[in-house]
Amino acid sequence: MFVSAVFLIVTSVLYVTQPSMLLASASAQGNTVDNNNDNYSRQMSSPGAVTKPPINTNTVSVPLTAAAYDRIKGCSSDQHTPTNPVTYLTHFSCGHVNILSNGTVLRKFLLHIQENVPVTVTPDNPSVGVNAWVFNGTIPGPTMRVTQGDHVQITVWNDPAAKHAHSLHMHSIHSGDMDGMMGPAGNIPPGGKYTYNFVAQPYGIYPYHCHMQPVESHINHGLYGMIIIDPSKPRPQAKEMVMMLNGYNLVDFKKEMDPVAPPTVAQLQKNFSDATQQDQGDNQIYSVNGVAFYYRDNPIHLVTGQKYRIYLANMVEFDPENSFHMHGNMFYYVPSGSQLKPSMYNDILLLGQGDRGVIEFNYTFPGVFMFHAHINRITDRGWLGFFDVTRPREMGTMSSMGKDIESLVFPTAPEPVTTSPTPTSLIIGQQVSSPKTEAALTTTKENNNTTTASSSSSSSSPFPFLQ
Ligand SMILES: [Cu+2]
Repeated sequence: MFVSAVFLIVTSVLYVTQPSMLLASASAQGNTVDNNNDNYSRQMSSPGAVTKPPINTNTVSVPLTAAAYDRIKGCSSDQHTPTNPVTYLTHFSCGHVNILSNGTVLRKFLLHIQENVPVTVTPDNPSVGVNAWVFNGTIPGPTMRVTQGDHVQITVWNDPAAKHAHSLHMHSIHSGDMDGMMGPAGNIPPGGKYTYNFVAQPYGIYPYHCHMQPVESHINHGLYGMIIIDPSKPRPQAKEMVMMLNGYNLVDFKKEMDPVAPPTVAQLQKNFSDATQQDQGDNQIYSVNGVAFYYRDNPIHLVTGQKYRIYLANMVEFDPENSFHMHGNMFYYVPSGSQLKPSMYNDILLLGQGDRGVIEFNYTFPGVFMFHAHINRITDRGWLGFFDVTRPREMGTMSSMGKDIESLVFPTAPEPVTTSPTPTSLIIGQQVSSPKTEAALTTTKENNNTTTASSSSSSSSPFPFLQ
């Protein structure tokens, strides 16, 4: 009880210091929203309305322990099992938690960097893969989730088998020696490790990524993810998803094999092949959550009247901008997630490199609705998906092949899934001695919070708290 009380005092003090920081980050993009208007304050209580949909701004008023808050967030204690597009959508790694004697919440994370990890990035069979550089085995890396005021320790371990030095650069407010640019934090050699310490502030949505030169190549190879710093008081209740927009420049991968030639037509698949030949300065494949076209082939099942929240980030390199467009609906948007209330109401969102924020919406009408980049070249190369929206208790029209967000937002114990190698995939990038370790991304499982087997590694973690 004492510990909880101290925690609450600490987080409350931090909370009241927040508004001055929030004012500076408001965006004028799209239609602006009056945070005090009635529409916004009433939302979600009248899901049948066709007018500008409301959003419930009620917040939890009772004090929360860190454990109780983590349960609301849908936190997973599992932070090292690689995710796939099914699990990544709702997988929040909240670290190993310790409550210090002064009440501070300490969260420890481990990010294990590996190179030359085969990762499948298209759904076709044979599919296209890349020899990725990854945090904890997958592209994107895990979504880390903490609360404002928490003390965060992220240990980054660069695998001894790596050929390059790497680093962890986080956005948010922290000291220079934790920025992943200078000193030992900015250059972790193969076999080395470094622990980044900082107090999580301010609340918002932040990308993290390696910042070693050339940065665009280190990011293109897969070294990025999202960290969510939640406000001290929970955001209004909603079912939550993470969407990371990314791309793959195969020419950049290919450079490590041949500094001149891009991938040949014969090496690439279908519509990606000619794109690679024509455009060497941008990406040939785009996706949301790592695999092109994944949610086109596996629509996300939603229900009408339910409030949803998407933590969205754009980590596409080589293209100066990306976008998010939702069909049959409008959404509220909080730039960088650094406010509780939105400043924009629109159905298209333009995102520069590294930009991110929070989307909130509900659906009034059932139907199958596309969400995608409103930049057709990017859509055609993989960044699109579908929401299969039904009324509550109805079967989705496409849900037999889809994923049900309803069953994922409060996940139960994950089930291990045995994956099979996919030796027919084409791997772009470094020479591969054997394709047997094809990543588990090709495995899907309907309506379940599944996990997949880890990519193989000859090294064992030096951090017993994560075993
Ligand atoms: Cu790197």
